[in-house]
Amino acid sequence: MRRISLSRYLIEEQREKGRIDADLRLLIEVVARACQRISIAIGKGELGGVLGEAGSDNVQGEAQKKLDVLANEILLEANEWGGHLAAMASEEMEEPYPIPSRFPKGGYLLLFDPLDGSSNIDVNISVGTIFSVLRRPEGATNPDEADFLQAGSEQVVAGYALYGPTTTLALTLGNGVALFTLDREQGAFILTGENLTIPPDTREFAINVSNQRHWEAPMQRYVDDLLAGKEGPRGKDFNMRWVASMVADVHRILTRGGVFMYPLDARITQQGGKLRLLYEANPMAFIVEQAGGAASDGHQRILDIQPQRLHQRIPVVLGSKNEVETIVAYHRAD
Ligand code: P6P
Repeated sequence: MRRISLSRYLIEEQREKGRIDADLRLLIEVVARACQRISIAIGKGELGGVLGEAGSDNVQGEAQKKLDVLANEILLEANEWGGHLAAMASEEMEEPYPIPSRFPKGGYLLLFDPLDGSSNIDVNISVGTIFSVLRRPEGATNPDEADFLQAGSEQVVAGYALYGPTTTLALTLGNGVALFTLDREQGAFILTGENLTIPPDTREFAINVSNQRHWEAPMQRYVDDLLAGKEGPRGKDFNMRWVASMVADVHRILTRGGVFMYPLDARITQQGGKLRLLYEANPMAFIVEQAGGAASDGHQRILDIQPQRLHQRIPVVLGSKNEVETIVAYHRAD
């Protein structure tokens, strides 16, 4: 594995493969540096006075952690001046964030969940940042919510930073998935994985089983059959993992396979699910598909879904391709 920096990797993608332009290269470098600052803040924990509640709620009506607010501010401040973006959208903000008039606007839209899994922060469990990049629609001088409502297949870049024992950055430019590990001494992300591939089959599933009584029948049947093990219809035993931090669960799947599910349940059917389409499901679906996996809402490919609202939620099933197809088959059989 060539141990090159993220900067060199992006220069090569731009110069030799023409896969990105200078603005997109700057965008990714700025987001990566922002994730580095978030990683430092998280690493200080109580010593940095950043744990606990912020005393406010986000647009989802969820209590914000101090680090939710800090991570959001770090990403906004890092990205607003570079001239590469026309606007930003975040899980933490009701409306899109326009680029201040004192700065030039660029041709891209950045969407992010600044700190996914933040309920894990106070118990020192891995959390992450998820980001997605769309093109600014032609003529959208001052992009509004409608300009962000593009299907996931329109994404040009997607990635996540995982703040775990090491801080890693997974990135796709639409031609495979690369992995970078933060070298804290150099202060740089170093290439540690290329063309990541999710095994098509798995014996490992991730779901919050405590919600089983609320699920729709096909998901109840599917998980019952997993739990029946080799004596059951699947003829093999399965293992379960649930970090309750999507970035950590998806990273495990990207690394060794598996399937992640957050299905509809009776309590959240009105909202359409728990996970958000534009800045959680879509970027993760892009990454997973680029690694040979699949991502569905149980019926259709997530990247084909036409968003109706900025903070729209959907059911999510993603990971090892054959297992996702099995889950879709259970839904079709219903
Ligand atoms: P539950 C974190 O709040 C999150 O949005 C995802 O990161 C995670 O997969 C899920 O919710 C956990 O949900 O209901 O198990 O706490």
